[in-house]
Amino acid sequence: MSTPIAVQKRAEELRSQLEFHNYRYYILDDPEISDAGYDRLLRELQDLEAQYPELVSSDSPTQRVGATPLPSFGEVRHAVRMLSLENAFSDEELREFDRRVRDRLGTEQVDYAGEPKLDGLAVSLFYRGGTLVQAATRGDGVTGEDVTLNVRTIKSVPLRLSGGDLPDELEVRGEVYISHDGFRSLNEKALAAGEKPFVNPRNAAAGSLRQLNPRITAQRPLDIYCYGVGKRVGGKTATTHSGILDQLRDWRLRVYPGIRRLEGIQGCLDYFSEMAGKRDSLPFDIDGVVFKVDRLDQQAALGTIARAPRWAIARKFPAEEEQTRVTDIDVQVGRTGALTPVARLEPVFVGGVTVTNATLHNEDEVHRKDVRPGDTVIVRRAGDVIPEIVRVIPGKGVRAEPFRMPESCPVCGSAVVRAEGQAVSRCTGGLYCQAQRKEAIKHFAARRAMDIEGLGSSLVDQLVDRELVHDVADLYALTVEQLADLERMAEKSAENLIAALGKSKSTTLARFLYALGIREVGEATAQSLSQSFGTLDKLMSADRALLEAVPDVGPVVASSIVAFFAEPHNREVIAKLREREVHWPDVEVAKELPLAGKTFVLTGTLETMKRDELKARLQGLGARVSGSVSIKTDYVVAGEKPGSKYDRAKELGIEILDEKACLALLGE
Ligand code: D41
Repeated sequence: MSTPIAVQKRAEELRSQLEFHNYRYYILDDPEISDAGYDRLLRELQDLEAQYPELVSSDSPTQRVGATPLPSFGEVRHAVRMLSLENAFSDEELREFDRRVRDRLGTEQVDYAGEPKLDGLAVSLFYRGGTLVQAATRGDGVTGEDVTLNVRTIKSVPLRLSGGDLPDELEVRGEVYISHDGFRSLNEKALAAGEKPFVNPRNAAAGSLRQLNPRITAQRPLDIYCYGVGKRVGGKTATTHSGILDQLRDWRLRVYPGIRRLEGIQGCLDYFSEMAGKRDSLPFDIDGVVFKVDRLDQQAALGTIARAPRWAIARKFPAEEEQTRVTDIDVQVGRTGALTPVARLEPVFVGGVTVTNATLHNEDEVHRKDVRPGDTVIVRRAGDVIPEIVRVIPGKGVRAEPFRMPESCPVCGSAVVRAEGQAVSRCTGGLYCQAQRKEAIKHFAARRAMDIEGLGSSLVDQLVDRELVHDVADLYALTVEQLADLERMAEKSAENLIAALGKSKSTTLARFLYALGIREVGEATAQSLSQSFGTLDKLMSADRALLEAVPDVGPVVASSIVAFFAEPHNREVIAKLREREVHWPDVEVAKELPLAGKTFVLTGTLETMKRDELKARLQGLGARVSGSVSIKTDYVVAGEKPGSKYDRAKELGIEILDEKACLALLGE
C-alpha cells in the first residue's frame, strides 16, 4: 500500500511547521504557538507516521529520541581536524597575540570577532543536504566519538537546516553545555532520586552527552551554541568569520547573540572587560572570551601551528575553582555570639584574588562536606561572593579527626550551646564575651531597655575600643573626665551622660531582664518573667520546668534563659551591676495571675504596639487570647478599623475595650 500524495504532503507540512516552531522556541526563545498547539501538531504527525510507517524519516521531529541503548560509541574521524585554542592569561599576552598577528599580516590594525568561551564540550555536527547525519565529540581533534543519537535529542540542534545557499555538506562546530538553571534542576532531581549530584555544569554536560542510552540524554537539559564551520562543500561562502556565523543563524543554528565584530586590540580589551562584568549574570558558565581574526583571507594567510590556529586566541578569566590545602579550622565568634567555623587555607589564587580563608558556615556544613585540617579541597570564588569550599578531594594517608564545635567560646571561654533544631552554635556569655561586647552594651542602653540617654552607637564603639568599658557594668564606673576626653564629647554632654547613667540605675525588673540581651527574651517575655518570678534571684535559680510554666515561655526560650544564667561570666557581670547600685523594686507575684481565667479577643490595628505584643502581655498576666468571639469571651479589645469580631461582640453583648482601656487594665 503506498501513501496517498495528500498524506505525504500533510506530513511534510507538519514537519516543517514543527521545525519552525522548534526554532522559534529553542533558538529565538520567542514561540509563536502554545505548548499545547505544538503538541497537537506533533501528535498529528505521530498518528500519520503510525498509520503510514513508510513516511517516517530520520529527520522527522518525531524521531529525536532513539529507542535502544548503544553497546559503545563508534569512532568518527573528523573531515577537518578540530583545532584547539591558544590561551592568554593577561591583557599583555593578548596584546602580544595581536602584535604577532599584525606583524605577520603586515597591517596596522586587524579586526576581530569576539565571542564568549563557553565552558562545555566541543562537538561537530555534520549536515548532508541540510539533514543532520552525524554528530561527534572533539576527542583528540582527529577522531572523536559518534554521539549522533545523543545530539539528536538536543532540542536546539536542528535535525534539518533551512534557508538559502545551503551547502551540500556542512560540518558545524559548537559547544554543548548545560545552563545554570538546567544544572540546578538536574541536581535537584538527582538528589530526590538518591543519586550523587554533579559537581558542575561542565561535568553534567559531559556525562549527559556520553550516555549510551539516548533516552537518558533526552532528559538532560543540554543546549548548544555554534561557533564555526569545519568541512563545507557547495553553497556560497562568507568572507568573514562573523559572516559565517550570520549564515549559521540564517540556517536556524543557535549562535550566541552577543558575538561582535571588534576593531583592533582596543576593541578586544573592551569586549573582554564587558564580558568579565557580565560573567556572573550570564545564564551559563564561561571561562573566557575567544578572539578570532574576522577576515577569512587573513585567517588563511596566518595558518596554523601545531594544533592551534594562529588567528584565534582564548583570553581566559581567572579560574573560579582551584585546589588547595586546609591548614586548620578555626572558629570565629560574631557580634551576636554565633560561632562560625572558618577553614584556613594555603594561599591560592582563585576568582582573581588570593584566598586564605573560606567560611564553613556552621557545624552541619562542616560535617556535610567533611572538611578536616590537612585535607586537599576545591575552593570556589565566583564574582564578589565569599570564598567557599566546594568539596574535599579524597587523598591517601591518615586524616585528622572530624571537626567538632568547641564546647567553650574561643573568645571568652563561656559555654557554647546549640539550640534544638537550629544550625548555629552560640556563645552564652552574652554579657561578657569580647566578641559581643559592643552589641550587648548598645542593647543594654537602648530606650526600651535601661534607657541610657545619650549613649549612642558610636560612643559605645569608642568606649570599647579605648578599653574604658569591658562589660555593661563598667558603664557605671565611668567618670566625667574619661568621657570628656572622647571624640565629639564636650564637658556638658559628658555630665549629661553621667547623669543619665545615674538615672538608669533605678529601673524595673522587666526592663533589666530585657536589657541583659538573653537570646529569645524580648520585652513581652521579660514582662512575663518578671510577673511570674517577682525577683531576679528566683528567676536565676529557676529550672527549665519552672520556666516553661510561665505563659509565653516554651522549651527554646527556657533553655536559652537557663544557659544564660548558668554561665558564671554573666552572673559576675550581674553581681557587678548590683554592686554599682542598679536596682529595681521586687514585683508582687499575684497568687493567681490578675487576668487568669479571662478570655480576650483582639481586633483592629493598635496604636502603641503590635497585636502580638499585646497578646503576649495579656498572656503574661494569665489571660487566654483567642482568635474568635464566642459567649465565653470576656473582653474584645478593638483597635482602629476593627473587623467582624467587633460586630459579633456587640451582638453577644460582650464588653469592648479600646486600646487605652486595655492598657489601664494592664496597669499602665
Ligand atoms: O565557546 C567555545 N568554547 C569556543 C571553543 C569558541 N567560542 N570558539 C572556538 N573556536 C575554536 C577554533 C578557533 C579553533 C575553531 C572554540 C574552540 N576552537 C575549541 N573548543 C574546544 C577546543 C577548541
